[in-house]
Amino acid sequence: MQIHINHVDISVSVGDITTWQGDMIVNASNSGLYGGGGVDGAIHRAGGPQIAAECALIRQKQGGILPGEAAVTTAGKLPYLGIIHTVGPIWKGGGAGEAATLAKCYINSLDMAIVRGAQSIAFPNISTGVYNFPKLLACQTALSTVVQYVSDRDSRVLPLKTIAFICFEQDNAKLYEETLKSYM
Ligand code: AR6
Repeated sequence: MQIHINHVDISVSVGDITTWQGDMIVNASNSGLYGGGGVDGAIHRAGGPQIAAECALIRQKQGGILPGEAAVTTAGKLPYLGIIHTVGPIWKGGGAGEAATLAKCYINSLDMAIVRGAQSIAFPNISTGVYNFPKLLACQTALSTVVQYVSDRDSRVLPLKTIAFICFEQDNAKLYEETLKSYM
């Protein structure tokens, strides 16, 4: 399903993000950009070793990235303008600013996509796997952040036309669909 806000489509679907068709995809990485399991593993496997090689360069240059930040690499064998690697917060009970950090992941990723002229971007459900962020709060944070981001900008100069949330799990997809409906 999808909604349309300020000339931007915001959609939700179930699937593997590495098969999504569009300009840029976001990876839920770690601070060292080391590659790992979950969506990170899927993106590195599908894109090939060139992605890890560029992650190593970023590590050498700036020592990785902090939770909430983002960095761009090549997409390797994947047909995208690039991969945006962001690092979600590890859930520690909610008192450590986790929701604000998660919101920053979405904002910084969208900023990077716009700088590269992307017209479409896909996000996984950052932090809701190994990092254990509660799924409903993660969904509410992701959607409210993205809706606010799109609403605050002048659509005449915004290259982005599509923001897709790709849920790997049905329960996340259900939460996203229900929450998205509240913005209709
Ligand atoms: N496409 C879309 N979403 C996926 C895919 C896929 N192919 N595979 C898994 N997911 P996680 P995190 C979903 O654990 O919680 C890594 O090892 C998954 O169902 O990938 O941010 C990194 O290296 C879940 O909803 O990321 C870090 O060390 C969501 O992606 C750490 O995990 C995020 O789950 C980051 O943890």
